[in-house]
Amino acid sequence: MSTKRLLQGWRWYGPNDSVSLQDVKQAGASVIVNALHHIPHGEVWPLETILERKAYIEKAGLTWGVVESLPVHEVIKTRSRGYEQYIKNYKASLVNLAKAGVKTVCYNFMPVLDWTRTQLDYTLENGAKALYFNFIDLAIFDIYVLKRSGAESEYPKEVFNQAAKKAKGLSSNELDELAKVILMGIPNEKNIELEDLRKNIDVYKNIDKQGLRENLKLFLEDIAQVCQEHGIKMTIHPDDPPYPILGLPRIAGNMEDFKYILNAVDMPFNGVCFCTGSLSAGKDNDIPALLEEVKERVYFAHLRAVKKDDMGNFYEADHLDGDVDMYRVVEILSKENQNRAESIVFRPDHGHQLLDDLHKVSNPGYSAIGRLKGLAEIRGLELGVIRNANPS
Ligand code: DNO
Repeated sequence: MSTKRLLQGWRWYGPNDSVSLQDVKQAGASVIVNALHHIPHGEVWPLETILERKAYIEKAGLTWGVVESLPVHEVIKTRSRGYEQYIKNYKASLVNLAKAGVKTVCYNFMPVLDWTRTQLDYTLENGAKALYFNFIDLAIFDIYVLKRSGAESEYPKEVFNQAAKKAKGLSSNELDELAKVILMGIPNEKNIELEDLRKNIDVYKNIDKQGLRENLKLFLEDIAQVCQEHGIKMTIHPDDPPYPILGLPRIAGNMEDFKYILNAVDMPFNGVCFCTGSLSAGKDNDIPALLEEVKERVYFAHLRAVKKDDMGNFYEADHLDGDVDMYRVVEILSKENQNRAESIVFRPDHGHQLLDDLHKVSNPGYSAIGRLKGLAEIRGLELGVIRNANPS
C-alpha cells in the first residue's frame, strides 16, 4: 500500500491578493485556504457567494479545501446580549459552506485581537524580512498609547524600565506606527480601532480565563449538532502569541488548554488547527508532545517556527530552523495521516520577505517566495520522513 501524502495548502486572500492562484500552482500547492473577508464579522455567508468563490478557485485548477477563518463575533466570545442571533448566523454560514462541500473550518477564540506582532519588517542577517514580537514595544503601546489602567505593574520591572526609557526617544509618528502594527487586523477585514480595543478590554474585565473557556464550550455546544450532521470539522487556531497580552485572557496556548478544549465537547467535529508557529512562542511548549496529545483531532496544520530570546521576544525563523522540532512534527502528522480517509491539509504558515518579495507589496507574512521556500522545504522533509519510515 502506498504512503499517503499530506495535502499542501496555501492561504489566499481572494481575487485582490497580489499572490495569484497561478502563483500558488507554481508553488506546488493544491488546496486553497480562503475566506470571504469582505463579509462583515457576524453576517451570514450566502451560499451563492460561497459557490462563486469556489468556482473561481476551481477554474484555476485548485480546490477550496479549508475556510480560514469563519470569524467568531466578539458577542459570541463574550456571550453578551444578542449572542443567539450571532450563533444562528454562524450556523447558517456553516450549513452553506457544507452545501458547497467546504467542510474544514478554522477559527480562533482570541479576545479582540487576532495574531499580534510589534514589527512587520524585522531585518534578518541575510537581508530578508520577518515578523517580530517584542515585549518592550508591546509595553510601550500598552502603557503610553493605549494607556490601559494597571498596565505598568503587569510587566516585569526590567521590561517596564526598558520600555520607559525607549518610549522617551520615540516620536509620535513612531508611536503611531507601532500602534498601527499592533492593531492591524486581517487584510480586507475591518481594522480594530484603539477605541474598540479599550471598550473591549473593559468587557473582558468581567471574563477571566475560566469564563472565556466556558464561553468557548457553550459556543461549541451550540454548533455541535450542525457540525456533526453536515460533516463539518471545526479547527481552533492557537492563541498567537500563546499567553495573555494587554490584560486579555487567553485559552488556547498550551497542553492543558487543548486538553480542556477537546474534552469540553468531546466530539470529532471539535478539532485543532495545529499551528506550530504560534505554539512555539510559548516557552514551555513541547510541540511534538502537544501534537501527540491532540493528533487525532488535527484536521489542519500551520507549519512554521519562531526563535525566542530570554525575554520571550521572538521573530519568525526559517520554517525548519526555529524552536520547533519540525522533523518530529512532520513525522507525527505523516503517521497520523495514514489513518485518515481524508488527508490532513497543512500550509506553510507565513514566510520571510525575500528576493523579489522585497520589492512587492503583499499581506504581512504572506509573501510568495518566502512561503514557497517554506512549502518546498516542508514537502521535502515529508518525503524524507516517509522514506525513512519505509526504507526500500
Ligand atoms: C495569521 C493567522 C491567523 C489565523 C486566525 C484563525 O497569520 O494564522 O490570523 O488565520 O487566527 O482564526
